[in-house]
Amino acid sequence: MGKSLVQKILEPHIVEGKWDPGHEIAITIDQTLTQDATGTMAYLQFEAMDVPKVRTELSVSYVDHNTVQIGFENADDHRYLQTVAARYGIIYSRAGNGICHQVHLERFGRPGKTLLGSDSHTPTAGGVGMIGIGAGGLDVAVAMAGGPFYLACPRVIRINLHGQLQPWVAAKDVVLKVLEIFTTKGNVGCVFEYGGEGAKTLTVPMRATITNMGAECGVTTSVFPSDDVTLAFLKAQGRGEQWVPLSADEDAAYERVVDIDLGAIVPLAAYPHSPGNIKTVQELAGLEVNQVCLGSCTNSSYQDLMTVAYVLKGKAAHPGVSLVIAPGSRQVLQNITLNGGLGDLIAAGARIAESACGFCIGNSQSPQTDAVSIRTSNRNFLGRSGTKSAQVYLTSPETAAAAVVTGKLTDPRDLEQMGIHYPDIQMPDRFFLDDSMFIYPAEQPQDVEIYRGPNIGEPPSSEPLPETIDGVVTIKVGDKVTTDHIIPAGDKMKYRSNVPKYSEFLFEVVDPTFHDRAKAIQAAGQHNIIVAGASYGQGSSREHAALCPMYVGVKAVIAKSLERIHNANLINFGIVPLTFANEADYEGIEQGDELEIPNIRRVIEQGGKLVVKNRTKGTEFEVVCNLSERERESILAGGTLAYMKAQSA
Ligand code: MIC
Ligand code: SF4
Repeated sequence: MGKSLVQKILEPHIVEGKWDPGHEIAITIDQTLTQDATGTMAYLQFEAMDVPKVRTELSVSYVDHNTVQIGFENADDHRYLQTVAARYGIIYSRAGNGICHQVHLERFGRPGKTLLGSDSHTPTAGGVGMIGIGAGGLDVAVAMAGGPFYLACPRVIRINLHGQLQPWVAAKDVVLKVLEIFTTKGNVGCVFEYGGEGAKTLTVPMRATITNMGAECGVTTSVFPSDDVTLAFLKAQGRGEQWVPLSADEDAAYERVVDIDLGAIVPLAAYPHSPGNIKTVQELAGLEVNQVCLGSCTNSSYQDLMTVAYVLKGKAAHPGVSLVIAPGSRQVLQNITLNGGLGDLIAAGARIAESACGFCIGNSQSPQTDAVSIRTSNRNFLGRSGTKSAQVYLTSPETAAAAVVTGKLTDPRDLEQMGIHYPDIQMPDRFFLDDSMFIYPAEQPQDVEIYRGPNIGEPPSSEPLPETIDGVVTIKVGDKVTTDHIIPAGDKMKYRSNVPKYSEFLFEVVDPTFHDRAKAIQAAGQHNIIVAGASYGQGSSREHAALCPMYVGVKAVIAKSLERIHNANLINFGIVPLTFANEADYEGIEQGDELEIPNIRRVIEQGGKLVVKNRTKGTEFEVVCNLSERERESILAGGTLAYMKAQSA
């Protein structure tokens, strides 16, 4: 039996377990990336591991999320990150150099290698034939220290692309189609492997748009083969020698095979408030638009922005539309500057934002009350834009550009009737390259003094698992609750290195009283318990969605199902992830109910049934705690850091 592309890349990296989908494996990590919002905590944890230098082939620390710098906090964190990088052998990508995933794809992504990143969109690197996986900061810290990364050996889903995209239909529409097919839940433990004749018609940045948003389906990663298209991209980046050909065997077997005809795809949009809510742009056409934001790690490549520049050339943004453009990287910005595209965008009235996450994470450009905002980014969760009442639609740059011209959500194919013809922008043979915003590790690392401003706090430590969990259902939430719901980013993100302060914003968009109620329960000596529906913890990799609940005394989450990265983060911080043995029991619990999980420690240690007693309702129900041997040890110790400390002692 032949091998899939995923198996071919992962198998040589396996250091524990074997290729057996669904079972835990440990893999070596060749490269890591961090971004500033998750990076400060990751490096604090890395420092605690007492390793003189990173043990990966390459580690890069990007500053792209918190670049707004209102107050000293962000700048202090940047300085901390820069000194840590210099000291421990890490490349530092300065604020302004671009969004981690875009820059990593351009300058460091290599076919056949593994990349672990403290950001959920690390699979963007799959566009260049690399296995990129998002994880919590602690897991990335472990990888930097030379430890393996544990994951369920993936179930590989093959997506065969046929034909060719029609004019005005984009890679974004392909991934929105994938989201329509697979939705945002039920894909934990899977990987999307793309192939087929149609894949050859997509450039690497287009492929990266598709692998980027696989994260929204909840898959572990997505990957394209490494072929002539990959070679052309690497050559254009001056890295042709790093190319290796990689593809699946003809007779490889898959968990599931899905065929998509590129030629049949039409412009699509994800409507509020989930990337999985898909309609055709035609169905939504006519909706008045207040804001258009172009950028993010999904759609801000050279080709994306040159296409928009072409559409807007000689035109002015509709008076009702505020147009914001954040080029994905400084490389993109420099290249569209040299080609004149930037001038056309500025002339059209674009507000050029920094090459950073910016609007995508809601730390700037929050739209007006009840606004309709068209964005080329990947997430439209409630409140993520910074305006809770805003209606955010996710589209391709082509559809976004059409809205700029007309002031309404418009099928970009209709631009032809307005005399605007499809530009079919090609990738250049050679990009203008300038790596001067990378700072390379110090030659005398021992001389580097690590800067710690007042915003940097110690990561809080957790307690070993008690014999019995005895507490209160502090909050009961429904299906598809994201980590943005659990702990918001936006203007609160500057407190990432200050856990007590950041914790005040737990569940802010869902129930702002959560923090105070949780602290009161904790002060009364009881545990806090979260009850959730299906697919709890979608979205961002932010470990603060576990770390902050731990800090306020959350000891267990009982959900219908949990998403991969969040589940791992809960274990890392000693919060027991439980699922209902019988989903119907979810209905029998209310917020405020007092629950007891007797002998949970003993059951996790020795096995047996886990029964939850609902003292308020006088009922009982069974829950499941699915842990590998290693996860079991971590949970018992009170989290992964505690476990590692105990081991090294
Ligand atoms: C996101 O897109 O939600 C983020 C902000 O990039 C997060 C990381 C974070 O919360 O810092 C992610 O995708 O993991
Ligand atoms: Fe940044 Fe948005 Fe990409 Fe997250 S999704 S890395 S916030 S651009």
